[in-house]
Amino acid sequence: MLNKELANAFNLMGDLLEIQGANRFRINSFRRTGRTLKDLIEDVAVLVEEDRLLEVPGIGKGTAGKIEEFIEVGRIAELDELLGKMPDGLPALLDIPGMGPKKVAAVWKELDIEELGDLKEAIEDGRLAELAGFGEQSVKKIGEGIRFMETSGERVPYGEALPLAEALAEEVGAIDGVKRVAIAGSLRRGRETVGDIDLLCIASDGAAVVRSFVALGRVASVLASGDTKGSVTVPLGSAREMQVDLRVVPEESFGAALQYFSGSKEHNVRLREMASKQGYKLNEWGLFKNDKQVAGRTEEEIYAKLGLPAIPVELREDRGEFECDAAFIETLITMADIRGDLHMHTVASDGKCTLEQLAEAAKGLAYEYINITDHSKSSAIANGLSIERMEQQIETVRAFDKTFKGLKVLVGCECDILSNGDLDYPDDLLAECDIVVASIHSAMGQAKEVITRRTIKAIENPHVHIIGHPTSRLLNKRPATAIDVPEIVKAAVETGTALEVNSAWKRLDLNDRHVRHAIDAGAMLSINTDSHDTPQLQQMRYGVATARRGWATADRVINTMSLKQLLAWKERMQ
Ligand code: DGT
Ligand code: CA
Ligand code: CA
Ligand code: ZN
Repeated sequence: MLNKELANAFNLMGDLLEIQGANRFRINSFRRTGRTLKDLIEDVAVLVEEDRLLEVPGIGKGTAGKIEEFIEVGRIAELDELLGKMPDGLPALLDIPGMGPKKVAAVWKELDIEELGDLKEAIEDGRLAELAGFGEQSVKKIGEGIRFMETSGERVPYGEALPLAEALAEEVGAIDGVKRVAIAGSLRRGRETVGDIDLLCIASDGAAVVRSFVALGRVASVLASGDTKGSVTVPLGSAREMQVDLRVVPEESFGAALQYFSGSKEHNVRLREMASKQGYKLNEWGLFKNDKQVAGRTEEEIYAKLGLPAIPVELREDRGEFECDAAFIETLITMADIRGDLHMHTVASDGKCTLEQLAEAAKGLAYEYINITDHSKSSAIANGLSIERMEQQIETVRAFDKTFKGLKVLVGCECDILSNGDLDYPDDLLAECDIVVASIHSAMGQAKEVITRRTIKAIENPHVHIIGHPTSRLLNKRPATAIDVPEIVKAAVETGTALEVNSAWKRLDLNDRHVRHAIDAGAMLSINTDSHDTPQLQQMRYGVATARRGWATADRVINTMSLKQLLAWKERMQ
């Protein structure tokens, strides 16, 4: 139904007329039409088709003409005309909570504000607060409105939300009377982005725990505070906030609540159906037979009673997980399987830490090996290494490795795949490296066939072992390139080249669905952090969660191999 869109168009026309100072009568007439359309029960397109539009009270000939125009060609000439009379960025200011047509008109006429950026400047330098009709309170509200608009709707990347959730879980755990805390929701499932943070805890006095929760130091605003549930927002970085829900449950229901609130909703719907087919009732309080609780203290006992293995939470998306057997689940990749990290940068290119610092930090993670992969010469902004510098780097790392104890330091590079698919270094130089990661860092706008062909050419080079961040996407910042993932997976399977699951929280590339495809097709993966500083080595768990969501088993991930196996795997490729 176009009713709502049409109503919005008429309301917008009313607002635009008001910004331009048209007479009240015309403005109100558009708004009345907007309301009429919004309240209309019948589909306006059907009314037009049956020639009954004029029967609607309040719709005259002129209005009917505009409605017909919208339905026929998708636009209204008068609306376009109104938009043409003001700066392109101005109407968007109407969407800011706290800004109506009068205020938009005032900032435009008095302060020459033409778009959001101008408005933000006027707030910062105090000009807005001096404008008649604004004042400190209203400016504050508009500032908050902008912040809300800029952050709401945007889901938070997994790796950004998880450390915050863990810190909050710890604070909740320290509240009097709290026995146990757990992270639930999409965050527990390891989804690449999350809408909010869901926490669960065991306590007997729910109201008291919720009161302490909403009073935690980092809470920015309280959305709800009840006997068993509290909802707040907390700052995320300097300019954003995210919602956190806490639910308090009794001990005997903890597993059932954890299962329920971990979702996904689709998985839960299926599970509940399976329960009811077997004569049970399943809800967030437990698993019941004839009103008697038969399970619910732990998740495992619920799944077991229903004849299912303990389905790992990352798999709970109703993507076939109910058919998994326990033996398969045992083979899924875990953090404990990871023996090394094959993609990281030092100060030689754009990293922030030295070779020594990376090696020390990796040793602290009990890894068996790491692979140093600074950028190649064409990545000029990343201070990529010239051929001479790369030759030097190989010597430096090999010499360092000889003296360093407790961890093998391999030397590789992150070699640019040039726009025509050639590699940035000659083959003989690549041949001197242990493990070569080849990645795209330029010409990301290429057409599907071009960028796919380009990548396949790199995959086919026997000196390339891993394709780094294959789709180049940055969460919430840059979409994936047009690359045909199934095609590159096919080439990777044929050549034995591994595809990276880049674990940097900004990337997660390949994503979970790509991993699932790659695994089904028989490809090998490499889960790497692409660290540019030592703390980033800890991001491995984001990549592992992504790989688990894609049903990756440990035997398909090259950095679960021992050093010896890894080097033997590499030899087989040539
Ligand atoms: P998000 O927050 O959008 O990233 O995704 P979730 O999965 O964390 O969803 P959220 O926070 O709305 O709810 C947390 C969990 O609670 C969800 O995964 C499953 C459960 N849940 C919420 N609403 C419903 C519902 O209407 N039906 C069922 N079966 N489960 C629900
Ligand atoms: Ca959630
Ligand atoms: Ca929630
Ligand atoms: Zn890199």
